[in-house]
Amino acid sequence: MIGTAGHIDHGKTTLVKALTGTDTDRLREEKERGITIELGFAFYGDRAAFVDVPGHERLVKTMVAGAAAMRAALLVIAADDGVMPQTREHLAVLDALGVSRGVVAITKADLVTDADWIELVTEDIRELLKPTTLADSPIVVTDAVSGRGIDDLRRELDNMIGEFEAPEDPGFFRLPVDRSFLIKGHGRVVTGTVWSGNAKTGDRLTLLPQNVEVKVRALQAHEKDVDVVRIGDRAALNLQTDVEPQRGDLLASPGRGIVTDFLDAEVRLLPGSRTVEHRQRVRLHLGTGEAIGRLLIVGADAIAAGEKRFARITLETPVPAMHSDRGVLRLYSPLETLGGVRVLDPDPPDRRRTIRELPARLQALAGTEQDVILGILRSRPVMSLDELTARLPWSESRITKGVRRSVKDGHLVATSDPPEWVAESGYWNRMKNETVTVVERFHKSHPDESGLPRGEWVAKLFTNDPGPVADALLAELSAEGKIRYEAGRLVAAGHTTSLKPADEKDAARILEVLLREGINTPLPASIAEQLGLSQERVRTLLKSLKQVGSAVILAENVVVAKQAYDESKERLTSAFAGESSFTAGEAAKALGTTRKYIIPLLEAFDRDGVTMREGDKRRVSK
Ligand SMILES: Nc1nc2c(ncn2[C@@H]2O[C@H](COP(=O)(O)OP(=O)(O)OP(=O)(O)O)[C@@H](O)[C@H]2O)c(=O)[nH]1
Ligand SMILES: [Mg+2]
Repeated sequence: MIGTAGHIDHGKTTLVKALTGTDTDRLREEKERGITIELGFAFYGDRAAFVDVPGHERLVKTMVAGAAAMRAALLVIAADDGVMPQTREHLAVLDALGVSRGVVAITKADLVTDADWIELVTEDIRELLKPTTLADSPIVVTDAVSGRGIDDLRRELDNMIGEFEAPEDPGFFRLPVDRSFLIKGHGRVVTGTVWSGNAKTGDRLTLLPQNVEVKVRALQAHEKDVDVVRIGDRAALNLQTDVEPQRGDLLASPGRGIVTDFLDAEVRLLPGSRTVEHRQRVRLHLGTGEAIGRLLIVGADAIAAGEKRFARITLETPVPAMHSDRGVLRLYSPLETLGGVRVLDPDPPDRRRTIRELPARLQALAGTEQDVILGILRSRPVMSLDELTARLPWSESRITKGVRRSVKDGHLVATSDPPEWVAESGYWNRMKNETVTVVERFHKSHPDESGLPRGEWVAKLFTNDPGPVADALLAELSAEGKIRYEAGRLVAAGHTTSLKPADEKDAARILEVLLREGINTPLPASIAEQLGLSQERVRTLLKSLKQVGSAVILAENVVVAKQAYDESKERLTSAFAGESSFTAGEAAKALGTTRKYIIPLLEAFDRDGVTMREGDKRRVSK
């Protein structure tokens, strides 16, 4: 897609018509006023197309939306007028978006009789282009009246097109919507230029920022019905959708792109721009959309003309974004183009500009692929691969490869291969150490408990549900012998669940008393009396017996030997297995005990799933 650019009335639309035969000014208002208002499209051979933009100073917003599709530019400058304000502004937009291929056409040469004048204009243009991405673009002198230069221009354009390499396609679909309308009998149609990937009939796509699923009913590429549209195609998609898409929305493969109202970016101001202050109100153009917001400058209070700095941008309306997305920054008021932005982090989890580690993080996000992955993990130390993929504009295999390399280099830990969850190594090691500390502390404060319940550990250490990362962390700590994970609890490696040597003798005597009485267990007070121990000591040792699994505490004063508990379970289930139900009285009789013991025992059986309570009665669980 080649985009026109240039000041109003300089002959952009006329030139596109001379090259393609298509008049892109189709609207009645355009014809009446003799100016372009909306984006127009014209096909140029079978490899390229023009998007013709308006030159009017009030319609720069439309020009910027059109520029979202451009890979190359046709910069148009009238010989009689020379370089004018929107010549500069459109060039600034192209420069900000990184459009680096182009051809310049000097139009209306018929209106200038003085050949030196054209020389002067050409010189001006060379100067103008020098600091931009379009420096050294060929300049062709034309006039639409006599047709002068049109063939030369065609030759330059063909050269440029011939040199285009197929863009690297990351494989996922993205299309910024530039038009959306209804066609009788077909329904909703949106148009745009495919940024990447392809879409087929029947595909489900996500419309952003609404985040709703839409279905592709039918497709056109370059105005012909097709089954698939590909990267670079001028496409129309007939959609099945519950919401009304509009210019500025983005169609994307599910799971790709973030909807955000706060992002980190690299901002580069144009050489001729005004100085931008911290908290300056700006307009951010991403894709075909525009959002109003404020610029929070990182590490400075202003950005001067020509300077490049990191900034955080807070927006009044959410926009879809990914790492590396390029945008245009304009002043809120008066309307003027300030420069370009490149998205670094589409949705940083923190919002202050003075965070100490922020400059280093942003530096990483502006670096190599590896650095970018680590930069994202730096502020969100645990992520699923899906969450990471939503933010990165690369193919899935490239992301997996990058993550694997970081794992190999020791910067990341992945829970599996292929990776599904990743954690930053520093964070991973901190969590491991903290887990050991927390478990040891728990043992000290809860000597009666066998270990720290998993749920409590998760709540203590993690802000969000860490998913399988928590399991992987436990597995690694277990493998290293630092903790044990037993019956849903974390137990410190040094922590024993056996009796202390000093307690062994008395505990054994207590257990003997318990076993002697079977289920009709004596009260702790009576045990203490029988054995000549203090009641407190007996209670402590009963808890220790429970901890090592030799006793079961049924109620405050009712402790039975584990053996007696298991035997009663056997007897009860065999006695009532065939019965539809039994009462507590019947159970007491079968086990040779009284109400005092049978009620807490049956309640314990209910809890253990041995029996099921139904009103006053119970039955044996299947
Ligand atoms: N004499 C002369 N007139 C031209 C030439 N090219 C365009 N024009 C006239 O200039 C006027 C503006 O041309 P357009 O092609 O509409 O200009 P534009 O750049 O598309 O204008 P906007 O889209 O509104 O920015 C029209 O009246 C054209 O006929 C040329 O080479 N010579
Ligand atoms: Mg025009």
